[in-house]
Amino acid sequence: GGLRGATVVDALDTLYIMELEEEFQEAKNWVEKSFDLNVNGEASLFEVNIRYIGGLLAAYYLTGEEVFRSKALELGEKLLPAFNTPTGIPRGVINLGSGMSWSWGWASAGSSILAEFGTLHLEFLHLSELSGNPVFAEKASTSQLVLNRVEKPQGLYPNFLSPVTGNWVQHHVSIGGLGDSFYEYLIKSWLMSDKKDSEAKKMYDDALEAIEKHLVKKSAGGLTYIAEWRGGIPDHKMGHLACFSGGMIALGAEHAGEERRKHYMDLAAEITNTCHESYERSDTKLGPEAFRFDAGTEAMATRLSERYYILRPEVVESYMYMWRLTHDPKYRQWGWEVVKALEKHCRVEAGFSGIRDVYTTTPTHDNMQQSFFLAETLKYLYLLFCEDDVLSLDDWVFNTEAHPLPINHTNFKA
Ligand code: DMJ
Repeated sequence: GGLRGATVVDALDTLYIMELEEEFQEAKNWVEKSFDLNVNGEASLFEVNIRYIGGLLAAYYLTGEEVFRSKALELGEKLLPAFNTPTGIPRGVINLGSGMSWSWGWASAGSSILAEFGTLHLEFLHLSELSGNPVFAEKASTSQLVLNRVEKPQGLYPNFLSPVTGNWVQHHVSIGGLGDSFYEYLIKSWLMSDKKDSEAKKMYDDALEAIEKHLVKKSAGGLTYIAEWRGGIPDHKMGHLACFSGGMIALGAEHAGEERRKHYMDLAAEITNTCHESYERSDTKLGPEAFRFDAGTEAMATRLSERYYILRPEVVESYMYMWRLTHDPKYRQWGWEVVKALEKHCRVEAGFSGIRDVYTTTPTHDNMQQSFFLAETLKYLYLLFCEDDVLSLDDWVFNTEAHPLPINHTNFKA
């Protein structure tokens, strides 16, 4: 959307954590001298927030360098006009120059997307913390409040909501694309508040209960998966994006009551195992964009259009959480299989590329290295093989783009 350098900003903290000092300096110089925020482009509120603001905030907290703080705040200010709607729920697209905002053309009836407006809390609370300006925290809290109050079909959160009326526009529910990080931010908001944001925790607990009741299924072959839901009818499909949920459920399980803890750890392990199976059953040992459980198929893509892999992190993200929370060595073994597969099938002369078909040993490249490959996939793989005190889960939460933000152990206000 006119902003340049997504890969540079998204990779700052990864470079720092990996002690790639020269590369980090080069990236920092670029942010200081060439990162221009005065662009007249149309940007996604969500992507700017998770990749740029998240990346800058993490770089600031890790290094204390003022340039990262001031750029994050400047960018945060530019996003504020998107919240000028009757409900306070932001629209998805904003022109960073004019401040005009609108909904995605492909979203039903001018609606906003759950995973977009529901994925602001962590970054916006830190923007308020760092600026002393409560406006950011207020905007994020409004979205949480609207979602808390609106009536939910069977306790589930559909993916499309009108920013004008505050009502659901469609009854498509997914823990994968369009829904995913909303659930993640509920439990992480609670953790980041040093367990004081009890509203977020309650919303998370209730949402997970409804998901388990209506969407969690077991295949004939014994694989646990999370289906999607279309107006009450389950669609037996799991997207690669939904594979983050193993890690999320494990993280939440740590803090569930005694009797629920084992139950949720088992569920997290089963889902992570299913996602591993989606990698294991491919010829490249990398997983497809979506896999299905119907017509005799288990954990494999059935459609040509779902066979690609674009260097996504969600499966190794769950391996990292499962390793840290159980220390079962299989998660490191599974992670290492991914490292080998990436080297074999995705490494190209200038970096790494997505592939078009995971079910062939001679895949063609899509000529694209998404910025989340450096921000997330490689960071989570690195952390999987680090000691637990490197970005300890007791002190940091990772935003949905794997940017570490500190838990506020002292004076959480918002
Ligand atoms: C990332 O940008 C984030 O993890 C987001 O929440 C979902 N999709 C991509 C990676 O697949």
